[in-house]
Amino acid sequence: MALHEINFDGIVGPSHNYAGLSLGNLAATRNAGGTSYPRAAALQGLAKMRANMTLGLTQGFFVPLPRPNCAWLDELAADASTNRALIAGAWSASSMWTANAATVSPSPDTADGRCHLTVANLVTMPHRSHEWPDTLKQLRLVFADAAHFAVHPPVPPTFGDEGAANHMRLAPSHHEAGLEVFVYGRPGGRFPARQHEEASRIVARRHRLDPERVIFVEQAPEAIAAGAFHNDVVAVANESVLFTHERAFAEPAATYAAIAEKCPAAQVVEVPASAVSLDEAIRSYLFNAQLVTPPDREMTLVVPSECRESAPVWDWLQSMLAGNGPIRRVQVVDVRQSMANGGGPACLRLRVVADPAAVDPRFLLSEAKADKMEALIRAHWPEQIDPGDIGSDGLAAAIRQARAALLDLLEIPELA
Ligand code: SUG
Repeated sequence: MALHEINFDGIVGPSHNYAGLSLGNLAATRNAGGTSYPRAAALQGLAKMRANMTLGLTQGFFVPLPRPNCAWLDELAADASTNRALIAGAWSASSMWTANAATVSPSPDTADGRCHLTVANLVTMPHRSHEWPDTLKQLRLVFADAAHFAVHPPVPPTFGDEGAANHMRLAPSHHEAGLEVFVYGRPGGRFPARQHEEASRIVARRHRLDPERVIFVEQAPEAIAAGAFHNDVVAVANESVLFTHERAFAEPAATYAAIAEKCPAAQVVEVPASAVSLDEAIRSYLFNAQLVTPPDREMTLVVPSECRESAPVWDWLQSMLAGNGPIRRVQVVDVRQSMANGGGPACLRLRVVADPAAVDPRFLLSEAKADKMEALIRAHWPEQIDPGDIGSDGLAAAIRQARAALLDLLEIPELA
């Protein structure tokens, strides 16, 4: 069995829009009410997937969820037609950020040798709280092979769970047993703490992880208050490397010590606030990068183009490359449409270490499939959505039709 890291990117849905629904997500709040460009957004996402395939990485995808979700809207309130935030919530394309789809523990870490996935309940934000039933349905299709995968329902809704965005794995290499690091926030600050400690503990137990190879780490309240609504806005891990901002964790020294004890191979690459302030890190999304190991083993940081436009961030990256650190390459991608809603390269992907042969092949990308998808997106995705368009019957029909055409192309009638 050949275990690989597979990145499952969310295809940006045809209803992509800027409704300002996520308190504490500064980019989304700043861009509320702006005009969105769903076609450009989906093409940017596809270009990122292609760039990663060019690096030699295995690429998968999840399809957009059915939107608008009128059943959800109807259930909430009879007068929902007058509540703009609820309507926008029903239309949101937020499932594109698949780092929030589930938490994943690959087979080398689990007692039964299967890869475990728990779909995230996303209860903190109303517009994301109705993603999980359709996400669960999709995960059960993609990872249907019960000899290799166990797909779990969400943890009870009292405890907010936002999936892999608050979970990191450190291991000498992907296919070896690793240390799983669960990062949670404490409520009571300026902005909501979206990941609850108890949710992380429930996930770790049901994934049958060895308690000796799990740690639970508190996110710095200062980081949440500065706009790091998920830990993956200020830290990312890949194999033995943790790339993190100095102010990501409530107790950085204790966190690094615990990691060193439980995963001796781990190396911490810490960016000091004196070089890149917390605000600049959050503005540029330096840490919401994909940190990947291509077949040539040159560890690569895939950063959003906003990093190149930030002098302190770009200078820091150049000095990192000039040094002798474990991250050997930086690649820039344009995902501006997603970034304007607070979703960088890392938000757009869910990492699953598994044998690609065990995954439903309809959800794996090839160049030929990407060509076909690109043509379909150009033909069917709305070019732009103005805030006043949300709720219109004509646009709803176009969005449904676009998704139906994609499912048809990919031959996935189960999700229609
Ligand atoms: O949940 N934005 C998303 C961004 C998610 C980013 N994911 C990770 N960090 N892994 C969120 O806040 C904005 C939608 C709007 O306002 O229209 C939104 O949902």
